[in-house]
Amino acid sequence: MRKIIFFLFVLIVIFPKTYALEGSTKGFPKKAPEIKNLITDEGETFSLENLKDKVIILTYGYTHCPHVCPTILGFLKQVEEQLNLKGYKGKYKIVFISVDPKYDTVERLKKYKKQNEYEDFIFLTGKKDDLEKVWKKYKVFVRDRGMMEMKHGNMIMKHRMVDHTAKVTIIDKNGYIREEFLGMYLPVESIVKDVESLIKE
Ligand SMILES: [Cu+2]
Repeated sequence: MRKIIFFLFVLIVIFPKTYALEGSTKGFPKKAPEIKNLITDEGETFSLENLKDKVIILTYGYTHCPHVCPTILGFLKQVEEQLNLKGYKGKYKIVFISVDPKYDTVERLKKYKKQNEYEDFIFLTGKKDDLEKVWKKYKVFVRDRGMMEMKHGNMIMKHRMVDHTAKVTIIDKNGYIREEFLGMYLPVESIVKDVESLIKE
């Protein structure tokens, strides 16, 4: 018995607690699939390689989204503010991949980014074929439902509706997906803690 207790004690002392990520880690780490031929809001070709050594916080959506995407982006803005307060500006990048090649032109993305003060985020769009490949590789469901009427009190307004998966994918400095946060109500504190731990790795 004494021997066992001593052995456990040695284990606890020798092996420090490893940090456990707080998102969904099932199936990860996994090499982040290539993102090819997508264009940034600056009109430049995007490459994951250019972000090497940064932690990438990736999300998916469209600029006409009435509710889900503004919510996600609002949470990511809070993540950005907290990480910057901790001195991590430049150590991570928030990237938004469009699910709406029909309307999300480079011009539109640029305007949306400026209007909503997401100046340090990268917004990506591209040809439908190229975007579809990325959605598939990153397991993002997309369904274009066209214009739909929605009631706002007594008024009926038309909205552009594209159903899409709401999630955030976290890629480490070596280009591996480590975890995902599912849904639109993002746990800001958890994302900040996890990104911080991945920056420090
Ligand atoms: Cu959306």
